[in-house]
Amino acid sequence: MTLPGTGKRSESDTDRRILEFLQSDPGAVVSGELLSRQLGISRTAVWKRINNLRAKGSTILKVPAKGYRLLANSPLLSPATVMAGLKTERIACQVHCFDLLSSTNVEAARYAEENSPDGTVLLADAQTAGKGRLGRTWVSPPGVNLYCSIILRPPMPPYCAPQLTFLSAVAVVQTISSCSGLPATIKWPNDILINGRKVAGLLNELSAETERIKHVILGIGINLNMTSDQFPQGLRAPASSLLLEGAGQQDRLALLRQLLRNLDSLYSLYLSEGFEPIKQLWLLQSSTIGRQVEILNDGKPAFTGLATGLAENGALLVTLGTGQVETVFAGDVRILKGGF
Ligand code: BT5
Repeated sequence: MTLPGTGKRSESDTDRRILEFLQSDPGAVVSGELLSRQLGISRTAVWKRINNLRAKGSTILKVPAKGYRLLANSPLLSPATVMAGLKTERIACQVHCFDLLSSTNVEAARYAEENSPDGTVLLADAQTAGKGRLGRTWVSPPGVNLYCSIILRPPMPPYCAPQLTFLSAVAVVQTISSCSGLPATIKWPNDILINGRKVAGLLNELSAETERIKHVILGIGINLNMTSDQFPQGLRAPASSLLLEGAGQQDRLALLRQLLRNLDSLYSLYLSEGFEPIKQLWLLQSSTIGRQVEILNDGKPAFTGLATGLAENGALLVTLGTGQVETVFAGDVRILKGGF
């Protein structure tokens, strides 16, 4: 990977390549000289990068007169570790990893404009301006969570784009359940909750021509090992992480790889059979359908009713007390007590 627009290898890319060497033969000692030759940098530079990796949490032992040995796996994600043996059909055909981005969605849009293929994945260790919906921000501290954007190019008309949000919600719930054992649910349209607290958010951004999708950027943020002091005061709704919900320390790489596999299976299902099977899976995990809800527009209560279904375009169907059915395309939902 080179820095976008510069053609120059970045220091973080060098760090990742060193890790890949050390991980490729677990337990082996790799000489500083070999690393320096392979990477085209001096041995002093290798030593500096090793120290940087140690500072970021890798346990790398110096074996005198022999070289370096990786003792404990690194929390840094690299394309090679993410992709190794993944066996997906489309998702993660290309993976790009960054230490710091303003937003993986913003960077992914740039990659998409430069023709990155269907299934390209961008990951950041931290974001300085993680995006939520409607101009809101996503708190993205380093080293603890997953911030991921996926470029999709389904051969569909633009009205289908929201369906991919539901696809990614199902993938996130499946992943959280299998990796942490915690029961996650989906609150329309894009919140993933555990015990009523938000542990993940989805942001789906569309670029389209009149009749077809050019690309969709699926942004996924999952709070894995975030601690209470890392959440700012005054979030709109209760927020949490898998760690705080009692699942123990999460292995970010393992969870990410499971997420990519789940996304891949669901995306193949979607491309071959359409939205219906995805919708059925979504309905099974939904904490919105069958509940009394209040619809908020610009944060202000608009109306209340019973959430009764999901339309083909992703809109929420809400049945009012009068029996009239309202179609809610955008906005936020507050779950009220009661319902069936
Ligand atoms: C979302 O928006 O839930 C979409 C979040 C998508 C984040 C991912 S990270 C990778 C990719 N790249 C990006 O730049 N974004 C995507 P929304 O429903 O608008 O929720 C945002 C609101 O949730 C904020 O206004 C806060 O109140 C709250 N919030 C912010 N950070 C949070 C966090 N880490 N965990 C839980 N809640 C948070």
